[in-house]
Amino acid sequence: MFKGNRSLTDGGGLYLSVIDTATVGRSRLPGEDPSLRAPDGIRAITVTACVFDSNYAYGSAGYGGGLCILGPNAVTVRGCTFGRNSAANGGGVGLPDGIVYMENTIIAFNTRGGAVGMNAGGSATLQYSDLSGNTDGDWTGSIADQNGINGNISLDPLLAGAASGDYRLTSGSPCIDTGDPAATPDPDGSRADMGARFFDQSFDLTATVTGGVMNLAWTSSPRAAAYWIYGAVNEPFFAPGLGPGYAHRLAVVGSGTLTWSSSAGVGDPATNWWYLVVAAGQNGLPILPSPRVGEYDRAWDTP
Ligand SMILES: [Ca+2]
Ligand SMILES: [Ca+2]
Repeated sequence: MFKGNRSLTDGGGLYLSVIDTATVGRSRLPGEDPSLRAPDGIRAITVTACVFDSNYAYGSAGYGGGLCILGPNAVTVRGCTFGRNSAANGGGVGLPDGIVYMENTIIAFNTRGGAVGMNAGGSATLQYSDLSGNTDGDWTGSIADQNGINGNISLDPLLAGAASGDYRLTSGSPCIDTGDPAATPDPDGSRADMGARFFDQSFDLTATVTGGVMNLAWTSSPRAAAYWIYGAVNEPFFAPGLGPGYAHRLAVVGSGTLTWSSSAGVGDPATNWWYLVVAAGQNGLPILPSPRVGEYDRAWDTP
């Protein structure tokens, strides 16, 4: 996290002069150094999963309250959140003459200079990103025509605490599962969210057998509108994916139902069922699967 840093000119949070290679990510931050600048010889920088909060470029014509980029080589910003930053040009990101590719990123509620500010030599290409609520504008200037295409939106990200710097997403956020579908999934297995703080939708599935009936029970997934019960007989789910990869959809139940039962195969060692539950969203598309359970590996077929 880059928080509460000050610069007298450009780049309140992070200033990248791009000539060589570096990676800035959650596990590699060199600390909250207000003078953090990439050393000479830096290029092909990727900034991943970072929060830029309340940074301030003081310069009267300064660029980039959160992040300032200049130089001839592109910087990639992926899965970051910029909030409460301030600069004359680009409260979130400023480009005096730099090049940036941004994806899965939220730039919201920065307090001066708009979301992205650039000089004539600057270039910004965005996809699957949300620019919203920034003082002095969101999709402005040369990026105005990117709003509404390539997954880009301008909607309130419904942060847990935009005013207090709590950049977690809340359950109604339009930034959940709307990152690049080709990006690495979130740790819960769902499609990538926008921003640095993913919204956890994981849920758990357990199985018990009572009186010859197998009972599935699962915890709720916070955005599920329905649950799909999948089963496969005599074969585990190898490398499960979402959707038609599951051979047998046995039932669909509403989000208020968290159990399902079957006696199929119980007590029969030759017929063994595996199950999992898929949480599905309001749009009727799968969100993520539960862990898998099976009667085969529970010795329930043993008299
Ligand atoms: Ca997600
Ligand atoms: Ca069985």
